[in-house]
Amino acid sequence: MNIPFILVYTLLYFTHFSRSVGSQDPPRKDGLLRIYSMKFCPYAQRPLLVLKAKKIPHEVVNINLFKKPEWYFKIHPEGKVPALVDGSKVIVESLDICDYLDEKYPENPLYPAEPEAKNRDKEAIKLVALVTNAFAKCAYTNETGTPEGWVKLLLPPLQDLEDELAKRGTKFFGGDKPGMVDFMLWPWAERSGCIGIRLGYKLPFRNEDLLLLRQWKKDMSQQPVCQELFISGDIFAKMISYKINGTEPPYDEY
Ligand SMILES: N[C@@H](CCC(=O)N[C@@H](CS)C(=O)NCC(=O)O)C(=O)O
Ligand SMILES: *[C@@H]1O[C@H](CO)[C@@H](O)[C@H](O)[C@H]1NC(C)=O
Ligand SMILES: *[C@@H]1O[C@H](CO)[C@@H](O)[C@H](O)[C@H]1NC(C)=O
Repeated sequence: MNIPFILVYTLLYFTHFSRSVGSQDPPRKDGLLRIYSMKFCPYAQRPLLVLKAKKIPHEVVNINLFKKPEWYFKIHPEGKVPALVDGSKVIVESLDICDYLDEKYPENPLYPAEPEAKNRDKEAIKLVALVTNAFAKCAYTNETGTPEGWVKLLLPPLQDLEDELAKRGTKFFGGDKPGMVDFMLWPWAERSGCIGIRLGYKLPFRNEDLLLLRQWKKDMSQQPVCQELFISGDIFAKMISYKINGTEPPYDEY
């Protein structure tokens, strides 16, 4: 190996490659927020979207979740991503991290200022959790369910969000631009193609189902922040296959 190659490799390693067993936690830069992530994790994508939307300087350290580095358990006791480190503070759980960021950095707020409207957003985010649960059941299964059965599982929580968007009468849950609810839902919306790929058929939603959410998805996909962090349904489907067959996913690919 020649010297330039080693330099480029080292630079890549320190900025990009996921850390695994035997690695070290890279040295911190004073005052810079650090987020521990995994490129394909929808939960980790939430704070990344928020950081970008609010233009908060930060660095990302990716974790190999198949061979978790020993030191990472000192940061997150369960070794999950995401985790945010701000000075001596560690915050875990994607929603708590996003709320923390929105409070600490009041510029480009993602929640409405009025407490009542903010509460309404929090209620909508509870509906998002029901969608992500149904999504996981559908996308991670290797059993045979029926097409109608999957629709029956997925449609009610999605319909609740559809109705909420209808009540708001706005392009995004956040109004004329995406807010917290939009960013909390988006990682699953952009990955939704993985369900058809995993199941091997298109889910029989009716054409008239979820019209507002379908338009919302198109509008979200045009957002630069969403484009920068885009993960396709194809890629996510592949990552799920690795998880299910118990082999190490190619965390640094794509
Ligand atoms: N409730 C957590 C979920 C985070 C989560 O499940 N992350 C996954 C990756 S997408 C993880 O770290 N899995 C590794 C493990 O469970 O050991 C959140 O919202 O942050
Ligand atoms: C997939 O199938 C295997 C073998 O049939 C089983 O052991 C495993 O628990 C299943 N995994 C999921 C996520 O359903
Ligand atoms: C696991 O799944 C991945 C992705 O589909 C595939 O490339 C790999 O060969 C599979 N490994 C095993 C042991 O089945």
